[in-house]
Amino acid sequence: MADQRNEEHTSEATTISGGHLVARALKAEGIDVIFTLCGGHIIDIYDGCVDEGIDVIDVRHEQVAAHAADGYARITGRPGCAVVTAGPGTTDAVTGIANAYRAESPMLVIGGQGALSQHKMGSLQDLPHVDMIAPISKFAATVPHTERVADMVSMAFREALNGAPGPSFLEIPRDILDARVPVERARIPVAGRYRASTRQAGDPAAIERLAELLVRSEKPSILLGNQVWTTRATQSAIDLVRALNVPAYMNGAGRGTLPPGDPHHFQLSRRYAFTNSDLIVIVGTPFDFRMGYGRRLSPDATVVQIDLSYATVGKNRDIDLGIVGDADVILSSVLQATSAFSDNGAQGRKAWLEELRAQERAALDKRAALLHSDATPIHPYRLVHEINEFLTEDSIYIGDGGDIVTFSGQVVQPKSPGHWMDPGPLGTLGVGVPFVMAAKYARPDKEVVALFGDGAFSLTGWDFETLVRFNLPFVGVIGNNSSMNQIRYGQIAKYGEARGNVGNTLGDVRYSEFARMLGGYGEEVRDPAEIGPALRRARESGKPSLINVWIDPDVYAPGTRNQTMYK
Ligand SMILES: Cc1ncc(C[n+]2csc(CCOP(=O)(O)OP(=O)(O)O)c2C)c(N)n1
Repeated sequence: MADQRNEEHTSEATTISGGHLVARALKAEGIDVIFTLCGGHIIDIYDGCVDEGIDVIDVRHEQVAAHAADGYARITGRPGCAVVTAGPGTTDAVTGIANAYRAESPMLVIGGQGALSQHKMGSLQDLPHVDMIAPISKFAATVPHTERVADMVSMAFREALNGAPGPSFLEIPRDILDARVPVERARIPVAGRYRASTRQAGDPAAIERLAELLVRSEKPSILLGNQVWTTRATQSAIDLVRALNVPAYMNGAGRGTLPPGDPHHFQLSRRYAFTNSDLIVIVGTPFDFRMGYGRRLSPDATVVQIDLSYATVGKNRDIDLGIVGDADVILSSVLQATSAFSDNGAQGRKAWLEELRAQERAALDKRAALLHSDATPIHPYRLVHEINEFLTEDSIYIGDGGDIVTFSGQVVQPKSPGHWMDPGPLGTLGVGVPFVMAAKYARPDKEVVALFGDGAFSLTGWDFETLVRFNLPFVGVIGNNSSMNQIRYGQIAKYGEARGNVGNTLGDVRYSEFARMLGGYGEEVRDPAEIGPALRRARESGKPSLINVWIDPDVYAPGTRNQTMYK
C-alpha cells in the first residue's frame, strides 16, 4: 500500500496536465491575469493558474472577458488572455476577438471544446469554433495532443505578434486539457526563447530617403497613429517632431503622445494641414474610413506611410514611400539620418506652424460658447469640456458610445501617452466596462475615467459588479440622452421626425441607482454646474462610480451630422 502511494506520488510529480501546461506557457509570456467566465470544459486551466500565481478575474459575460484581454494588451504592451468555455462561451467572445482584430491588439483567447474522442458526436456545447474564428483572428487552431498544449500556446503568441499584432485563438478539447503527460515529453516554452524581437528596423535606404524628404519639406505634417503607442515610440516621435519642427496630429492610441499645449500638438486643423502640406507622414494607422481611405490627403503632397504590416502600406491609396517595421526604431533612425544634413530646415517651418495654429484658434473660438453652455438639458459639449478639465496626467480616458463619444473625440485630450482608449475601427459598443477592468487592474496607480453613451453602457453594464467585486474603482460618466443618438440622427435625417425614432430610443434610466445597487457610487446630474463637483465626489468615493448626466437628445456632433463614418 505504501509502495503504491509512493508510485502515485512519483507519477503526479513527473506528469503534467493540459490546463497546467497552459498556465506555464502564459507565465512564460509574462501574463499575470486571465479574464474568464467558467465552464466545465476549462476548469483545469484555473487549477494551473492557482499553481502559477496567475490571477483569475471572472466576469459576467464572455464578451467582457475578450474586451478586457484586448484592453490589457493595450495598457501593458503584453498580450492579454481570455479563457472561455466551449460553444456559447466562445460565441459570446467573438465580438471581443473581432474588435481586437480590427484594432491590432495582441491577445490569446482560449476556448474549451468537447472531448476529441467525441469529435462530431454532438457533445455538449460542441461547435466549429476554429472555422468561426479563423477570418477574424491572426491564428486559430485546435490543440491535438496534451504534449502540444504549451507549445501551441507559444505558437499562438508568436502569431499574435507577427507584423501588426492581433488576436489568436486556441481551442483545447476537454480530454486534451485534462489528460496528464510526462513533463519531458511536452515542450514548455522558456521566457524569451520562443520568439524573436518584434522591433523590425525598416529598409535603411528608405529611412535615408525619408530623412531627406523631411529636411527639404517646407510644409510637412505627421500623423502619429495607433502603432506609435503599440511600439512605444513616444519619445522617438517627440524627438523627431521637435528637432525638425513638424506639426503632429494624433489618433487612436497615438493620442497623448504629445501633451496638450505642446507647440507641436495639433488637433483641430488636420483637414487644413492634409490639404496644404507638401509632405505627409502617416505612422501606424491604415487608410481606412477614419482617414477617408486616404482620399483626404492632398493629391500634390508627397505621402509616406510607416506600418508594422506590409499589407497595410499602400492599401487604398498610392504612396510615394513605404517603410515596414517598428515605429520606434524607424522614427529614431530617421532622426539620426537627418544629422547628415548641415541644416535640417526646422527654422524655415515656423511660419507653417503659425499658419496651422491660427486655424486651431479659429476652430476653438467657433465652439467656445458651447463648451461653456448653461443650457438644460445639458449640452454634450459642456459635458465633454468638464471631463477634459477633470482629467489629470494620471487619468486613463475611455470612450464607449456613439454621438457623445464623437463629441468627446474633439474636446477631450489625454494628458499622457497611452492614456486614451477607444474601441478602434470596429466601433464596438460595450468596450467601456471591460476596458476599465483591464486598465485599473493593470495600472492600479492610475485613475480611470470612462464616458459611456447610455446605449453603449447597457451592453456590458452588468460587469460593473465585477469592478466592485475586484475593488477596481473608476470615475464613470453616462451621457444619457435616452436614445441611440448617433443612429437616431441618421434615421431622422433620412425618414423625417415622424418616422425617425424607430428602434433607437431607450428608457429614462437612473444609472446612479444601478451603480449604488451593485455597491458603487452614483449621482444624477441635471444642472451643468454640478458636473465638475459630482466628478470630484466620484473620485473621492474610491469606488466604481456612475455619474448619470442628462444631456440634450436633440443636438448632434458635427461628425454625426456629416455622417463622416460612412463616407
Ligand atoms: C455592438 C454595436 N451595436 C450597434 C452599433 C451601432 N451603433 C453605433 S452608435 C450607436 C448608438 C449608441 O448610442 P449611445 O451609446 O447611447 O450613444 P449616443 O449616440 O446616444 O451618444 C449604435 C447603436 C455598434 N457600433 N456596436
